Amino acid sequence: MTLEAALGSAVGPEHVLLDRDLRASYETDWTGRFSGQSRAVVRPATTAEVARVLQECSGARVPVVVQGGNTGLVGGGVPPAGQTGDAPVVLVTTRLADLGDVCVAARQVTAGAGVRLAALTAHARAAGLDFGVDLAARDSATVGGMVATNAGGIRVLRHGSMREQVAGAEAVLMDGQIVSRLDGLAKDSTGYDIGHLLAGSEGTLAVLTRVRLRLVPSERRRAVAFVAVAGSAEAVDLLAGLQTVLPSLAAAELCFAAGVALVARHLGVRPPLEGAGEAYVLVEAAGQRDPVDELLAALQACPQVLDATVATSATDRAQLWALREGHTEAISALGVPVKLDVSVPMARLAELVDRLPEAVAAAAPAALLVIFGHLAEANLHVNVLQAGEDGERVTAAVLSLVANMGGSISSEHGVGRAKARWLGLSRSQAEIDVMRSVKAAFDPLGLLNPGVLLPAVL
Ligand code: 2HG
Ligand code: ZN
Repeated sequence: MTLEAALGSAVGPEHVLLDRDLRASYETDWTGRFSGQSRAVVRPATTAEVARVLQECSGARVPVVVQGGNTGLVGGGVPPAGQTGDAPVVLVTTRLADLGDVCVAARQVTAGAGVRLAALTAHARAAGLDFGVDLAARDSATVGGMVATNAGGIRVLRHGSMREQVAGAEAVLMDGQIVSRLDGLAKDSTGYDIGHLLAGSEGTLAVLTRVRLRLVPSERRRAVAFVAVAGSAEAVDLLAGLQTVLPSLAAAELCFAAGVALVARHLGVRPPLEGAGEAYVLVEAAGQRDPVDELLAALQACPQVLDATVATSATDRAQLWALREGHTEAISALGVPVKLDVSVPMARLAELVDRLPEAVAAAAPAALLVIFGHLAEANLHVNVLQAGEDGERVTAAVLSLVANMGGSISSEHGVGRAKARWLGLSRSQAEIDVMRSVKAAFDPLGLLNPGVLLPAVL
């Protein structure tokens, strides 16, 4: 039997996409920057089906690329470019979409790897709780992909990244064995935590099928301020002030005048507080009681505030958030950007913002640099348009600068294919060696997401 026929008998032939046109949307990432050929796209609906798919691919020695909502930004969920010979099977997890009952007492729920973030959040809210991670791609991003990349988003300062939400996981190894720990024990000191190990493993160790997730108390009363400050140093000082005087602080996001003007143009709205300052901080306060008075008092207490607009209604809040969350789409509307996602120690954030233009201009003189990000984690999204042939030079320049400043070359998007060759800038040889040993223990044939996360051995 051919592999294609075996996969068809595992998941049903209608869920094995062989036709070139049907495969196409799974073979290119959201940005259009990463693209490659697959042998087939397979869409299993149960853990048992995932196990059969992996067994068949193992037997045939065919590599497997794991894909969730295909919202990744580092090429980790699509086949590699220029593949000849053994094109991979793309295993898509979106049909693993079961959502269990919320356990209110334990504040936990079990979600299939293919559940979309927005559906998970709505489910948690319907039970009077909330999910602690939120991000712009909420309608498409899946739980499995978010755990696999240890996604961060806009509430990390309040609830941590995706790894912190994982109370257990079920996953299938490449040989078809299932490892499952979904009981959600609040205390468990029996050795290695496989769920946490899979968080950030980018599909290189096992295929996540279900995740036991922590939920957080609902803080549905919200107020948002869009605050103009002189520059990034003042933004950091503002953050320090807010951390002290605003206990309900739930998000602190950074953007700059040029980026906000770009987004406003894209959305067809007038940019708020135009000309008031070079940088903007979007501040959200959240609580069980209306936090608006607390937010206004906090802004008054912080001398960095040059001007501010405050939104309390859901519509007005969404408009302010759109100015921050709209960056990705507004940039993509202008072309395919080089996307970098870096962090440095907070004390050096302003210095990084100051040094980026020169570093990028030296690598690609005609390029257009747009910076924004998550202020509370000193996490900048560095997007570079019109880099042309110089994309790799831009990547090298920015990532080397960040590494020299004691930072991380990937703060929340993962390493993927885009940054695998740069991993040594953030991780020591000893760390990379031990990661390779872990990979070999889970996937001795090296068939799961080859080329993702770990640099190729030359
Ligand atoms: C965000 O924070 C996302 O909006 C996307 O992480 C960042 O497009 C980007 O570079
Ligand atoms: Zn982000």
